[in-house]
Amino acid sequence: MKGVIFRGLEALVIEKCGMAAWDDLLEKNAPEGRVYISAESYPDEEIVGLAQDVATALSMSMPEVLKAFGEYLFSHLKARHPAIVDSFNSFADLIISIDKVIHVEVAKLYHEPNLPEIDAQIIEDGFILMRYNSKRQLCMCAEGLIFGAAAHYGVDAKLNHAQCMHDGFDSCLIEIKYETPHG
Ligand code: MNH
Ligand code: ZN
Repeated sequence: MKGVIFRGLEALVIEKCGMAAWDDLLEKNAPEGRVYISAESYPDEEIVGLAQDVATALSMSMPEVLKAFGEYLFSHLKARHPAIVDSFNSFADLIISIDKVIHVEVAKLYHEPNLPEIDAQIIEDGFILMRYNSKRQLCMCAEGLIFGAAAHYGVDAKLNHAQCMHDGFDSCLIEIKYETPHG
């Protein structure tokens, strides 16, 4: 996992729990003296361990933490890559472009990133069907990112995780119902 993702978790933990809490988490889950550099890669187990300890500290479940983190992560990625996010005119436009545009740009900017396979199709106005597949099985993080994107466009989104890799399916199926407020 790229350092940029760890930096997002670091910013979230420091904002919610303070610097001392983050230092404790790091000490427990990373080699001594660990500093996350956005463009570099670190073991996936490290972010899983950190997220698990955040869950314990806040009495949240792991899926809840990954979802909250994903939502926060969208703003973090937007701040780091504003041109990519600004190139989409709407929530739906961004969502259907994750695999073929956003992550293609990411693969040009980062050396050998580990990205999920995401296929998102507009079934009808207000309804997108997303298929998610990744060895890392971070589908709850994907849910959070979708909510982060919805917030960015002022869209109200409701998700239904119709099938999940964590239940043995070969990919997750996320139904996205969204409504753009009239104004
Ligand atoms: Mn994207 C990793 C989904 C928007 C850049 N992204 C991930 C992962 C998920 C994901 C899930 C975790 C890896 C995995 O599951 O195997 N990403 C999304 C979704 C949206 C999204 C659902 C929008 C909604 N991602 C974006 C945007 C950017 C971005 C916007 C940047 C402009 N994503 C990344 C980077 C990684 C990543 C960078 C980390 C890759 C790595 O660690 O090697
Ligand atoms: Zn899932």
